[in-house]
Amino acid sequence: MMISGAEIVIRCLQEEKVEYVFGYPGGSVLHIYDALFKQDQVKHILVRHEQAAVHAADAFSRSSQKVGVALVTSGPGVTNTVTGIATAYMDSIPMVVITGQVPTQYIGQDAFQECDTVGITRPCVKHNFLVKDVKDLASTIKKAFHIASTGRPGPVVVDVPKDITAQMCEFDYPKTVHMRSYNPVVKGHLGQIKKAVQILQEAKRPIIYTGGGVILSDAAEKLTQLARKLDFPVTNTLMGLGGYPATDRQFVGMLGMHGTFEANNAMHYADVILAIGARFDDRVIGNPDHFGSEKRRVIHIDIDPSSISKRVKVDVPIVGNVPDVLDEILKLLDGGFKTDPEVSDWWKQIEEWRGRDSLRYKQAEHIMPQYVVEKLYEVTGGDAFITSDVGQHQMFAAQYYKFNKPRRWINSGGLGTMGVGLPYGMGVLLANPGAQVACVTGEGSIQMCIQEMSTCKQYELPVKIINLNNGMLGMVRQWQEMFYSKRYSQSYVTSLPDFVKLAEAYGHVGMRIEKPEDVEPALRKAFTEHKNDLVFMDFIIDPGANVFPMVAAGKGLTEMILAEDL
Ligand SMILES: Cc1ncc(C[n+]2csc(CCOP(=O)(O)OP(=O)(O)O)c2C)c(N)n1
Repeated sequence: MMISGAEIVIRCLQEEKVEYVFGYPGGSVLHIYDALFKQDQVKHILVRHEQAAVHAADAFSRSSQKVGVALVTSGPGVTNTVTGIATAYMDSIPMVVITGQVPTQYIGQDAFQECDTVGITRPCVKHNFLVKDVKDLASTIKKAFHIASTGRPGPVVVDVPKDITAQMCEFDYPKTVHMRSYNPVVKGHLGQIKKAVQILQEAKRPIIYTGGGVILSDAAEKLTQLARKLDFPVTNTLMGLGGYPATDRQFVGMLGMHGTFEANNAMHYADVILAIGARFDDRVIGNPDHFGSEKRRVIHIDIDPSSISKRVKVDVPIVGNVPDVLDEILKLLDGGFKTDPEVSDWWKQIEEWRGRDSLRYKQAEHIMPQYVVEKLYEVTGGDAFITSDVGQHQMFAAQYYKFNKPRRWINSGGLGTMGVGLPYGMGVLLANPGAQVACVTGEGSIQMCIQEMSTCKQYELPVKIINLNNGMLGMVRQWQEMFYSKRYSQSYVTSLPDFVKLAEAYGHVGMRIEKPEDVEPALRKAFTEHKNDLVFMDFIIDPGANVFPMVAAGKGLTEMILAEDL
């Protein structure tokens, strides 16, 4: 039977078992919206800004392992998605974004709402397509889902001109995909794996350093098995939190710019680094020359060969899917493995570093942001999904909420996009109905997608917004305080709205919390009495609180600035 291109789009989404499409309609996608209307298998979430559609689809994916899907119109609909696409690309999130395009015959003629979608998105997608023949539509969408979710995942854009959505064609959804030029490696090279095991056996000061790749490939359990067998310390990147249980003794905390004293020192002075699904980025290793000054051997497991030896010279590269490679390593360890006895001295050194208690902070008259996150952890039993925006609040959430499970910490690590927190909360709740979801944010970031409170009302999404309100663009202020002689250029936010009234205006619950003793009762109330409500919690916090430890730009990992009294 012949069906329209628009119907083909929807049938493809059905075949892919897509539950939700996050989107916003417009002229060039009207046929697709009409086809959407005629079925009820694929549900549509109408956001208030296309940026939020992509962020929500992204978080849907981050919290569920499924591919997130967004649908937008041509021109401004597309340009509004670019931040979301780039955010997902930097964090390797599998996503398919379907964009409307002007009719084929108008392309290149500056038609109404035309933009060069393929050109604009090219540098920030894993791949993109412009469909020029309705006969290619189904197979292109199949390829898009395949590319997005295999190998190193990432966003894929499918640009569909309006006339293509009107043309009629037989629907035939391919069962498999064959692409000659795209065959990601899954199994690691056995010879390399054997070499790695040998080096692990010789290690005297080892560390396991893991990133988002462990979360994305669902390798957290295998990682735990491996770490237990080896009895090596484990550190996670910002993107890797939850990949290893944060309350476990072997966990030395997050590393990098705001990592713990013990994690950064252990990473720097390790004689063997086992890097898994991580990319040694600038926020992780600090000054590369300083990092390179220590002699060590590096084993690097990653699905993406281009990540290996990109920033740090690697001795044993292992390209492959992390769980598959860990399986092979575990098998070899079962054949008899002895951790070097000197590793116990290394542990003594690590405990000494840990003894500095680098996340200690002073309580003050004002509410301390760290305290709010600690109480949030207690009140939610450590079991919530925490989304965040970007700034000091993000770092406080990463440092003080102890993530014991993967896919619970949802934030923009690579691009550092302010505004993601609330739409991330929406995507998480749709993927995990009934879960506790808190968005830890700042008064700067939350205002970048605050209109989504309206979407939350429409679809009854009870995100708990934890606004750590310091009246400042806090992270900018911190840098200006420390490196620009306190010249606070444009980092002071005045004329803030009354967030309680604003939440109420959208039909939600608002709370303003000003005293430390009110923090815990307010959180309890939000998560019990108002379990099913969106609650905007405006915590008025110490405006001078800074994030420590801190590795300043250009400094080495061990050259941390600690809180004054440490
Ligand atoms: C879209 C975007 N614009 C600018 C920045 C740069 N930036 C990083 S943190 C920050 C301040 C964030 O302020 P707020 O949300 O109030 O959080 P706080 O640091 O006070 O916790 C800014 C402006 C960014 N990360 N993203």
